[in-house]
Amino acid sequence: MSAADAYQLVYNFMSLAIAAMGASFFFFVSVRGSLKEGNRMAVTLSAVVVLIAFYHYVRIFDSWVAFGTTGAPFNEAYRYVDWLLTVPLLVAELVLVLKLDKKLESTLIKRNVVYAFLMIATGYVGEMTNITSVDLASPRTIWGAISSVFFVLILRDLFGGIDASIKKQSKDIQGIFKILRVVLIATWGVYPIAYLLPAIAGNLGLTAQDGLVLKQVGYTIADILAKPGYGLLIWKIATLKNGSSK
Ligand code: RET
Repeated sequence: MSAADAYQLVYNFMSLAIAAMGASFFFFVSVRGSLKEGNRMAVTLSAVVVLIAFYHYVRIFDSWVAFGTTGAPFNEAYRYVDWLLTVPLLVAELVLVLKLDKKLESTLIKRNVVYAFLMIATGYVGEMTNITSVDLASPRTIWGAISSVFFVLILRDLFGGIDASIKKQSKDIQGIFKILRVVLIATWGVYPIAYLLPAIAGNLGLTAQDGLVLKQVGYTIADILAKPGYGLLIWKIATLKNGSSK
């Protein structure tokens, strides 16, 4: 891929992300009013998440344009600040829509806010290290591994911690929950892979530029699926719950 094509590909995905975040904000705000009060909060949080992301993608896009035109360094911090704010909200959405007992709900949310903070903060330290090395003992992989420990703790809570509650839900809701979990694992799993790509590009027969492009495109696609896409599933669950007593 030529440098110009690579630049354009990332540019187009970032532009798509702005559209997806803006449009889904309008959607979530429009549909929340037709839900019963107890089911609204999860959809409200989806709207908050995509609004935060809309803002950050405008900044990310500007930073990419500045990088392309003046060579100024691309500011990766926008992504990490975005995740710092949105990951705890996404966890809270899932927990809220389940309607667990209040004590479990509050424990799960609090604990996972801490895990999410540590996952992203340690990941950021690794992200800021030099990418030239393909060595598995490089700071990038070591910080990535530390971050992954918190990632696993979050997944363990979201999968194991709520299992009993899911079994109590109606068949429709159980079905959509299974989909939500697959979507969660498949999209959240893209982040650590994208993170690692610049470090392993050489081993995969890719150029360093390919590694960087794939990382940006990977993070961007994952963000579109993990925020608007996931929000749509949460909304679907909330509408199903609207018609049932649980
Ligand atoms: C990092 C660093 C490398 C190791 C791991 C990571 C995980 C990131 C994740 C981010 C999820 C973000 C979401 C944003 C949506 O709004 C930080 C890349 C495990 C899981 C869901």
